[in-house]
Amino acid sequence: MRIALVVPPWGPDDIRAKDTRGISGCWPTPGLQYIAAVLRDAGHEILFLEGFFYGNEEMLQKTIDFRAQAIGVYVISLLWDKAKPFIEEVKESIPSIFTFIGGHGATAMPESLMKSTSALDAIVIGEGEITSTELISAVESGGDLKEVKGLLIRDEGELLRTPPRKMIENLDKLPFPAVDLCEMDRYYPSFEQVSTVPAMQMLASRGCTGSCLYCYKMYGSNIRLRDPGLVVDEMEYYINNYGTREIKFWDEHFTHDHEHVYGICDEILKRGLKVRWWVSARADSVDRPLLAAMKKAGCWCINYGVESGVQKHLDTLIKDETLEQIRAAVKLTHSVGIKTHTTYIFGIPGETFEDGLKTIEFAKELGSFTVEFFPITPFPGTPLYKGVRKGFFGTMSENLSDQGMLLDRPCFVPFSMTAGEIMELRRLAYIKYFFRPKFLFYRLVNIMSPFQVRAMFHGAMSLLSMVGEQISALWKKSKHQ
Ligand code: B12
Ligand code: SF4
Repeated sequence: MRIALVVPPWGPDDIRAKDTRGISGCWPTPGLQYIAAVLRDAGHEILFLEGFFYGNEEMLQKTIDFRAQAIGVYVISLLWDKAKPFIEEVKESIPSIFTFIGGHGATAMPESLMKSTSALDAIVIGEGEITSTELISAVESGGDLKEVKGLLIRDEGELLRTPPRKMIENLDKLPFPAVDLCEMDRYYPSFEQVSTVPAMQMLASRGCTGSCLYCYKMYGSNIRLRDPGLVVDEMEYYINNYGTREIKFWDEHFTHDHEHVYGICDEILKRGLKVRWWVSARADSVDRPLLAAMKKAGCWCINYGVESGVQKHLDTLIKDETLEQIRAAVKLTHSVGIKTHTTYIFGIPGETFEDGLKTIEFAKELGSFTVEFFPITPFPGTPLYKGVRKGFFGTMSENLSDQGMLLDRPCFVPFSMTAGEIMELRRLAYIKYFFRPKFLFYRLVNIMSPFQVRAMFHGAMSLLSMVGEQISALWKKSKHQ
């Protein structure tokens, strides 16, 4: 079959606040690349369409020109308002086309999405590779969709969930994501996300053992690991075919299994690969020998999701970590020569403005190379979302296009703070963090590539814009007093 796989049309304005738009970029979508790879392996012809590059009209025309028989759209909740009209237009133009969606948003709220438009034929719930392959095979052969596990479909006017699909046991059986079907030379990372380009993204595992209040854990708590040899084969493939100089691992918990990490490091060193890489880790899962091995194999930065500088709020988030553990992990990481990227959230249930200021001080104490501060966002399917829906924690916008944690409006406001305070904390955090002579010196002496010079320029523009916003907010406040 001819299948168009689509990231719905979107732009930086849809996912970024005004002040940070200039630093935003566009990565390809790994989940959709995996779907493309398995469907191609099953003999189908694939057109990969990235909505960041094209407007609605152009995407529609390309789908028509391709004579698509099926269209699969990637859906996170924030982009549903873009995906829905696109699917409807496609269905109107090609009434015989089979339409299906998948991804985090699609998985978390399938019934409500399916009910909201009759143009949608099926939703792939959860991990999509096997389900999509079986679905398309059934569509092609006129088989019974009810026989395919992991779907939400329409059956005689009613919505029907087929039995759930088990997670893929052996990730090594999957092909590499079909990056060759994407216009790779048009993608570029956000400035704060890598130290150099060309950069690629990868996954060495799926799943996380944590159970944080705000996290939608589609892959559950059992971490499935890919064979280190295959992980490094994929790295090598990118280096040789795309000139890749940096790889960003999007694993939820890269350092969970130390043997696995050592395996990857050994393999990189054995093959003499010259590539920088970046991972996310939990602070309670690293030790000196592991970090030293990672450093030796090219890891230049570790992302720790710190979230708060107040223990009470880490507990509220069920982070299962202490401030001491975080301090120790960051210190240890810096001591072996790996930089850190730390992320924080404001608007935690029960948090006050003063608590937020403590978080900013904690961030300064940790002294990471790069930082990000987000308003907390209750994504559908998370315990936070479910709690808010029951009237706990605070109030939330029901508008899906507010569900971004980088926007200039918070999606959620806890009973203990105001929306204005959350956004003020975010601005103050960046201003207080970056406008420190010691820190600016640290950044300047650590410039690792021309890309980082550009990144610093765009970062400085963002900061100036935040300073402007802060002055104007203070001015407005003083006029009201
Ligand atoms: C990598 C990543 C990114 C990258 C890459 C972009 C991308 N589009 O994927 C970057 C940094 C650019 C990014 C940006 C954003 N992201 Co992001 N991102 C992730 C991350 C860390 C990993 C996703 C991933 O690749 N997983 C591995 C692959 C294999 O799994 P998968 O994506 O789930 O795909 C599988 C299934 O979902 C399904 N599937 C997926 N797509 C499709 C499509 C079809 C047709 C079918 C049938 C099946 C299917 O099959 C896939 C294979 O099994 C997740 C968190 C996480 N750990 O999962 C957040 C996550 C997906 N991002 C999220 C968000 C909110 C964003 C932003 C909106 C951030 C913001 N501004 O607020 C932007 C949106 C940009 C965009 N246009 O997508 C949320 C989504 C929450 C939600 N419910 O909507 C998540 C879950 C993080 C979170 N905060 O909880 N993100
Ligand atoms: S540690 Fe990260 S990936 Fe794991 S549950 Fe918490 S937020 Fe989610």
